[in-house]
Amino acid sequence: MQNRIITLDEFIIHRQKEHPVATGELTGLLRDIGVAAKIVNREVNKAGLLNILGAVGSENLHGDTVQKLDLYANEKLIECLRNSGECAGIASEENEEFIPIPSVAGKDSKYVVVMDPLDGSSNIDVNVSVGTIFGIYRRISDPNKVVTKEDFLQKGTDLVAAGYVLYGTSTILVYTTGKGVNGFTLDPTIGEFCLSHQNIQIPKRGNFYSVNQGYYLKFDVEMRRYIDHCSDENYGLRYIGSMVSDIHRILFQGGIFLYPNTRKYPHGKLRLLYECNPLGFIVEQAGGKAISCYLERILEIEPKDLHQRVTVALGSPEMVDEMKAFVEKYSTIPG
Ligand code: P6P
Repeated sequence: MQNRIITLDEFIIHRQKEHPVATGELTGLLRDIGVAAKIVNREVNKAGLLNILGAVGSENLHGDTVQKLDLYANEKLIECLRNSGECAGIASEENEEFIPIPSVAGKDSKYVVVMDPLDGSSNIDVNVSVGTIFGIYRRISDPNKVVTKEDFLQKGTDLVAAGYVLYGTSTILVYTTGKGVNGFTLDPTIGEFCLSHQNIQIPKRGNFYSVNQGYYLKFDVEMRRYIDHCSDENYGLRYIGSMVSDIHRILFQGGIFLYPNTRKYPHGKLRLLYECNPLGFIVEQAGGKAISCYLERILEIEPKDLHQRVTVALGSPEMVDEMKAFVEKYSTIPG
């Protein structure tokens, strides 16, 4: 018998019933993000037809100016969140400052959203998968006033929910509210995200490591020793250059993703707020680990800036533990 289709909306509402204190705001917010993802998906899928749509800045057949997809995604997500009435503010990779959102019909919103609207967007021009990453916090400032920066500079351990949308061979939305990780694949024939991967559990180890090997000589010695170990163990190297794609593969096949410090990025390249914290929360909820290359738990790092960069190692627990052992053995950094 064919399994019954469970849509994202149905799943979220069902799960809300498991939280007696839930009053539906988070449910509404997650559903609104799902709607925005469908809108972005439509444009991302067309992006490959750039020569039909016209280059960025030109006018398309409708007379609209063709936008860079990451700016388009940013605008659509902000629009959906602004109209949702459940979001009091947004911190986006695309915006230097956070965006306060006035209450809708006088309703005070409880939540703020951090997001990378289209991570890895440089890959779009060569048809490589890209992704949207989001995290949701309860606001902690005075609910009767506009949100402040402190609402966004919360540790990853304070995340209420986190997720990503991967626009790949199929479009999948993966999220957690702290009670496991579930994946929903977009069925374009009905325009719904349908439950396709329930209670995702990351393998304890995998056969791949994921790092930009081109920077090998610029990594600290402990990182180079660990990467040598991966080669000695005959692990394969899989690095797509799109973090959501690499993490999605690791959730299912196991493995470890590394972005250590380099001369160009002495504090690492990836952002704490809207890349490493949401993806670290998901990996931990799936049974994996997420630490910095200085062995701090990513979710415990106290954010100091909206666009703060961190080094990161995340994935299968046994492989992250191995990497940790190499850092402890070879690191020249005191303490
Ligand atoms: P590099 C994409 O630009 C991104 O932010 C992540 O999605 C990806 O993992 C990383 O940067 C790739 O960086 O330096 O290896 O090209």
